[in-house]
Amino acid sequence: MGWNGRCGPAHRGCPGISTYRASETPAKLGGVRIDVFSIFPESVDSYLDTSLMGKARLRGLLDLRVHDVREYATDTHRSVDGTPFGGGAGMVMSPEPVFACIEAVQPRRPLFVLSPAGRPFTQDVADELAATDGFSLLCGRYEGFDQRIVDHVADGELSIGDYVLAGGELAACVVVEAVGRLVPGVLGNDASTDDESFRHGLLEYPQYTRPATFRGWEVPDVLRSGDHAKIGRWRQAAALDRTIRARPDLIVLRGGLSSAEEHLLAEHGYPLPAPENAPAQDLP
Ligand code: JCQ
Repeated sequence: MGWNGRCGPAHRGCPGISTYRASETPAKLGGVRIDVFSIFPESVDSYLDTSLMGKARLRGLLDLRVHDVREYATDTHRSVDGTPFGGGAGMVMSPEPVFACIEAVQPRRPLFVLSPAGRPFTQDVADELAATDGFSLLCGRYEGFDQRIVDHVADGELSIGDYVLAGGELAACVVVEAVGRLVPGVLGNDASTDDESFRHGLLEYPQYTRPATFRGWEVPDVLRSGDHAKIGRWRQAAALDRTIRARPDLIVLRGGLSSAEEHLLAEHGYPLPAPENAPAQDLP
């Protein structure tokens, strides 16, 4: 993809590189605007210029603008970090270039910091964000941000999981891709996100394609039967079985198995969950 939505003062007026001022927001094409702030803008831009997100950007469905925080550093070394007050290892991202960059861009709100300390980013959060006309993400490097960034320029924090990355860039790409694919028109016409993993609090059922026999392993007969009601019941049972095995926590979250679901599992030859994992039973 040749298009580059990266913006900053150093790029203003450069031929071939598209730049924006906040007041020059292109007409909304049913698209979502996402501003990403980073000191490694190329890493975010290059990943999100590829594949489905790259196409969505070219088609104007996703108005993704990646901003280089370092362009707003004012000292001769263009520094964006400092040693922590109170001592300790590592560096902390400085408030000045971050505030300057965000204030110059006037990004869509809410603006989230990517951080292990944030609200867990789930499919429900992706759905919420996809229904807005935009939001923004701030990526940190080093050991974290000066707390005044979190307290006074961000609106909240998002976490993509309980582990620590070297920076927020990869987490920002995760959020943009999970939200971007939900924007109307981004997926193909007949693609639907209705029955994918997490939509009903369950993992997705197993899928198969040709050949019907591969190295002696067969596709379940029911999927070749043409009986769509039967296929639907098998898929529901298989999704339940997969979730019970891999993610019993999701079964507990949705309040355990109903007796209809227990019947469905038994009918398809799947075992019931072990009693110690079994959710509380309904009263007789
Ligand atoms: C995001 N899950 C993990 C790393 C400190 C702002 O403070 C920090 C941010 C990062 C980058 O984000 C993550 C992350 N979700 O590591 C350290």
